[in-house]
Amino acid sequence: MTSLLVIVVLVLLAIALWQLTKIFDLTQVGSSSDDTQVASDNDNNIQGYIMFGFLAFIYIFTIYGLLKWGNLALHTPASEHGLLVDNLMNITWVLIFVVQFITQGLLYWFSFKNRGHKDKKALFFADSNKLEAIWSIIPSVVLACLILYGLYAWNNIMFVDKDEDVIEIELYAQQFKWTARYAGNDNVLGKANVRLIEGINTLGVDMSDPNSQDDIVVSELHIPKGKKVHFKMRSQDVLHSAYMPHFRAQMNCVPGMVTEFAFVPTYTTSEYRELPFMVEKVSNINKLRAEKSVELVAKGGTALDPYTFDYLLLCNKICGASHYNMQMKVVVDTPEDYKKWLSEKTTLAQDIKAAAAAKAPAEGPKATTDSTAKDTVKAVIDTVKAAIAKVAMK
Ligand SMILES: [Cu+2]
Repeated sequence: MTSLLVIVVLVLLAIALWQLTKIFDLTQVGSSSDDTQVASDNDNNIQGYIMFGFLAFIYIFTIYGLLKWGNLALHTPASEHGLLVDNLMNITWVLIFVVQFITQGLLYWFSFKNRGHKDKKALFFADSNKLEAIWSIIPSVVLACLILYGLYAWNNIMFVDKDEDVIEIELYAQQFKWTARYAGNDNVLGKANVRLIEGINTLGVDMSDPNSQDDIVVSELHIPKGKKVHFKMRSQDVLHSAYMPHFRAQMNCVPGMVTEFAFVPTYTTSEYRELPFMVEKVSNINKLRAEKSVELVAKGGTALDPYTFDYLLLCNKICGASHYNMQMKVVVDTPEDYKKWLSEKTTLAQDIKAAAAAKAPAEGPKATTDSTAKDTVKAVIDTVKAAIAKVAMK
């Protein structure tokens, strides 16, 4: 509502200014001032200086933005390939920054230098091969280098050696939650299909497949440090995107197909929490939270909990109303802790069996009631039959 009011006020202000200039123009009618529509030298000078002012604004705002918000960008990558991604990103940023700094400067400098003047005439020439060559070849070479380096990085990141010892995990996306499935002892994920979704088998795992028997389904992702994890993504409903920013990993989850991504985590969750930049970041967040809590408590609300860092798996496609809330905690353990955590989990086959067993006793008494009722009816029928037979014999 406040924003609407601000917009209305701004529009009214603009209309008022426009009307004021019209009144001002009317007061000038008949005076000797130059009211020609052709720009004078004075007008051109003003435009030239405004151009320079705009250039200064762009430069100052860029530098201010870098200093003020530069620290909000992601810091140390927590995966092996993350360094490669960051390198590619940094090279691209530096290149864009330098090129824009120079070209913006030249654009506004030439606009100022060649501003209109009564005695100046524009130079006409049809074409310049030298200029065409310079502005075609330089960007082509720079872009080709950047693309080649990008392809090299992409191939390095996406390549998974079939013989490599990796951990297979499925990430299952649905509106609006993530579920993970571990391949179990055989390290092969059982087949799955959304048509097989039934009861607690919410991922549609094909339980007739021998590879499914040791699969483990969980709602919190644990992965070991220093070991390659191979993720296979599926989606139940719409397009989602598995995004793990600290690991520099992102892959679309597309209904009807399996997409993949693999990486090696390099810091356990507790190691990452101890990194100096993270300690500082968390203490800043908690300082802000403490200030906010004082405000909330004063208004009769409850104080905010202190923040602790955790790796997250987020959805990076706007997939519906609760998209913002579609996330799963990711814990990077030491290999020993990971093994221990996984060994404590039950398999999906066990869960399905337990669910069926829990259902059976519930159906048990019902069956007994049914049979008791049947027995009673049978007894009544028998008695009636016997009575009829007795009457008939008489
Ligand atoms: Cu989503």
